[in-house]
Amino acid sequence: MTRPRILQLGKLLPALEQALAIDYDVHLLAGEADPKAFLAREGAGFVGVVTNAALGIDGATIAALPKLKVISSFGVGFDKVDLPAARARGIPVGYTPDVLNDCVADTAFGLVIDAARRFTDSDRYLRRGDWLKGPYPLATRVSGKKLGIVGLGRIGRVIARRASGFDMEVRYHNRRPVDGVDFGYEATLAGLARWADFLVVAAAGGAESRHLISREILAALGSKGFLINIARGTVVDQEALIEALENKTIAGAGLDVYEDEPRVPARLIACENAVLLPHLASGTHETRKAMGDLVLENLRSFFATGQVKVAVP
Ligand code: 8YV
Repeated sequence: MTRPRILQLGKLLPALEQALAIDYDVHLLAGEADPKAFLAREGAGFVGVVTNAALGIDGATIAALPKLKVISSFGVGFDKVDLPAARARGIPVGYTPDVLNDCVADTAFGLVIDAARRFTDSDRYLRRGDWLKGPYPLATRVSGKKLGIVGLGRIGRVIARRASGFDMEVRYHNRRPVDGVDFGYEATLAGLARWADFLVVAAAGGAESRHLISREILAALGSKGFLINIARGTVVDQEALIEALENKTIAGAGLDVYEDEPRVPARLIACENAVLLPHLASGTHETRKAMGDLVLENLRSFFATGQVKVAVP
């Protein structure tokens, strides 16, 4: 029996690539010198696509694959997948939510603690030999403080759960209050920012949430407030954030995501009141394996039943 032909848009974990190669005839588009010419020549041969949250898939690529029946994406974010184009052709899109909630929430808390207690900065201080000249300056307490969550979805809820271990009060802002949740609801984002000591962004990316964290919201967070972003760089007006960090109109930031990854502006890198991680929140062996397994299960399920196991909503 011939194996279904799958187009893999970018590199994946070696173990996932090996597992894919057992059941499918996989071709790596990123390995092509001229991907457009390749698609024009061979696009009609593929029935499936495997991509990831960072790459997604655009409408032109979907159009260049006339026999495409299924898309399986590695990641929970689908802001880079052209869903209308997939839907117009009835192509189901599988993704990998939930299995990464814990690691992303752990990273959010790591950033809360690091931004406030300045562990990364104090590590640099010790390595520079500055401790020999005197003690590291005092930092900001985390326990008992107020944590505001922007977007109380699957990941936001796990972050909120973590907060109870730090005796923090939690409030959140969503377009609407979430049913069955005890945390305080702030009807406006500015209200949440004014209230919070730590404003944690856990909202989905995409056009609707673009620059939700604006200059005004950063002003509302104020000079004692910290911004944490483990969601998507596009949710924050990065230029306004850099200005706020430079002028100390907010106390600090902890970021895992940026507007134009993997490029991070030199001005942001120069801000010592920011902790900057290279988009690693889900990056543990355990979680990436679970995400890879779900990529495989989505494909397997589609070829067995016509439906992916976990489809984007
Ligand atoms: C991905 C992510 O691992 O899941 C997401 O949406 O942003 C990360 O967990 C990363 O983007 C690789 O695709």
